[in-house]
Amino acid sequence: MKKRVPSCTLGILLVFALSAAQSYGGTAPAGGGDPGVLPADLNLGADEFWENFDSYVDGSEMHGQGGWKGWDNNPAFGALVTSAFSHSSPHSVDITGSSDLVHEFAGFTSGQWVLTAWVYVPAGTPLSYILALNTYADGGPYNWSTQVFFDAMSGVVVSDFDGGTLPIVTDDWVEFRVEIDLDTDTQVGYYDGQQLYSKSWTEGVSGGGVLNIAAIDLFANGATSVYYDNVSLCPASGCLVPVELKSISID
Ligand SMILES: [Ca+2]
Repeated sequence: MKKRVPSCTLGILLVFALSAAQSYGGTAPAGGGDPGVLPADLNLGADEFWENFDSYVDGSEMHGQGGWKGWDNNPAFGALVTSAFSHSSPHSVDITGSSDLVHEFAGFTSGQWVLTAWVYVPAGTPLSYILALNTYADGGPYNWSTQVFFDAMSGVVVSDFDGGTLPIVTDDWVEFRVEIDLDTDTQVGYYDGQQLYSKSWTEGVSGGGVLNIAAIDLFANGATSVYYDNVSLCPASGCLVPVELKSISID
């Protein structure tokens, strides 16, 4: 899978990232000691989040790792690392059954950001959700900006409650991306490179929200497995550290 940044930029990034990694103990930052969060002393990408699930133990519980947790910090809503499918090798996270996996963000209250998650929906999977909130705390309050479900039984991806619908792609990795402008209070959602919806951030789902990117939520809704990988929240100008650093190919 090719990165979407120019290869010349990639080369610079790779040299920079790898040299930075060498000064950080010789291991490329693939989640690091605090997986999913860049080591602060790298001073690289301090305002971005990325997660490729690759540094965790296969089969381990994501609740309590890398800043992830079950909804309301309840381990019953966690999810397991899996090697069954991956967008970046070797792992993704398996959102199934009671999974309702949350990662909170802090400090995203202005500017332009891109929230990305790669999703693999097996054919025949019932409704399963990806959501983003402008307000989240364990036990509440909550306020949702983005609510999209994958319905492989009906063959559609649907954005609640704005009428956005696209055909679903099953048994393959697909990019889901939300371009968020907190300065203009807008968000545009894309699925497989096609626009799914365009609407307000603060009025996106719940209504009456705030200009803040508070959390992402991967919610199984009782459905069978849907897999997520390479989740990131980066400036609109792009991630400083490519989330797929370990699987980049350069022409
Ligand atoms: Ca991965």
